[in-house]
Amino acid sequence: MRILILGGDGFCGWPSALHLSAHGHQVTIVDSLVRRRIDDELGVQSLTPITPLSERVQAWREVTGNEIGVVELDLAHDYDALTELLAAENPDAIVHFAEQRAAPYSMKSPALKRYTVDNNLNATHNLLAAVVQVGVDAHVVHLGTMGVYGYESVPVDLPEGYLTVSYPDRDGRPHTRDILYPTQPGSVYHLTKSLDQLLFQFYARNDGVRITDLHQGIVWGTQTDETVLDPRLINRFDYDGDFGTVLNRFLVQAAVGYPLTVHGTGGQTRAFINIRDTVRCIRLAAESGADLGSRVRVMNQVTETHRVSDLAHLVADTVGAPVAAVPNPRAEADENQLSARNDHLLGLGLEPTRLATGLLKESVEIAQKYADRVDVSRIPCTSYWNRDRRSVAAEQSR
Ligand code: NAD
Ligand code: USQ
Repeated sequence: MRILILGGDGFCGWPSALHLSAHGHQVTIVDSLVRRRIDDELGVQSLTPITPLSERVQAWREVTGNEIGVVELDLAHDYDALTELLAAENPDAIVHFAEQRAAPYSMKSPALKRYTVDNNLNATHNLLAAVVQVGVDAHVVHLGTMGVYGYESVPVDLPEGYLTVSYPDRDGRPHTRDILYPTQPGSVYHLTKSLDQLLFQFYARNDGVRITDLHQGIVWGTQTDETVLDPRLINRFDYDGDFGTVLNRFLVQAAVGYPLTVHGTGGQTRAFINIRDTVRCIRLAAESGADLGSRVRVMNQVTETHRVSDLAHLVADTVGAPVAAVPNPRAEADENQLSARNDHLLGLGLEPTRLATGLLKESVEIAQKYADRVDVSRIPCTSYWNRDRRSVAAEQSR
């Protein structure tokens, strides 16, 4: 298949591009490289030394003989270039990773709230409008988030995208239909993913665009079977207070002896997936879109759920590190239960990798290997969700 990877220079996009290329697909990466510029703006760097995109694809060519094309383009603003690209490439599938993906970054300032909405919604809408305008018959695979469901403790396993509801019609007879699961985003970033869902629903119904929306949990780990083939292929690993995600942050904190930053009670339960499973899921999704109809296919891309405090103690016990309770900068439930269905991806052949199966050790080793690149002053989360959260944190630090 000819596959475009939008956001293919990022943490999930780069190893997915390699994995699809390794499986015989003809891959082109489309990226504005904005994520690298955000690192410069924040004054942080990936834990792992990532090489420029041109070097990455050259290394892949040298190691495997496979070509990966690269197009530098801002999906949110370079609409004409996007339509020209679609017409020239005529892709069979388009995997869309190209959004601002950090909740803390999206809550840092009014300017970054507006940037996140502008970037994410325009990127997604431009893509859909361009697919229809050019008339390419491409399957669009989007990276959404489990966060669209919100974190209320509900007495059901979260379904995959839709909720079947029943209510009385005018004559009092029960009427049943599937609706998008009521969304409860917990940050401006998560809000953009909730709004993306409506864009997909509209373009699937109105124009017959074949769409899969992957509601992915928190990705942990770094390396995949492909990125380990050469040091120049190494994947990004964020640990800072804006872009670092919880488990990868704990691994780095443990490696440098920084007390693990559990927000509040640590009773928050979240869904997780290892990066090696992410790339497999992307391939399973991209290769299975031929028969999709006017209803968006939603698949929960998760393999397990964990409480934040349990993860902290697991890492602390594995590496030997103290655990700290820090004031939670986020407005979120202190405690929640979470369990989600993932039947679609299991049905396509996903064999979940569990946290317990040894991959944690690989991540610990990477965190320890590059510990000298860590700037500990960038570890704390200093993006507060609202004034109340900011003042509680200020009071507690007095
Ligand atoms: P990332 O920030 O590492 O990568 C995103 C890439 O998209 C970057 O290379 C960036 O330069 C590019 N990009 C952003 N806006 C663009 C634009 N307007 N035009 C062109 N390129 C643009 O993020 P990631 O962790 O790889 O996440 C990829 C996707 O997966 C995101 O949509 C995210 O919401 C979703 N996701 C990530 C996680 C996770 O834990 N990392 C979990 C669930 C879902
Ligand atoms: N947390 C801590 N300590 C930390 C960092 C985070 O306790 O040092 C807590 C947070 O308060 C939150 C939980 O850990 O309760 C998860 O935070 P996170 O930063 O790991 O994840 P999140 O903000 O939800 O975002 C990440 C990705 C995002 C993706 C989402 C999937 O950045 O792109 O969409 O995970 S999900 O969480 O399923 O919505």
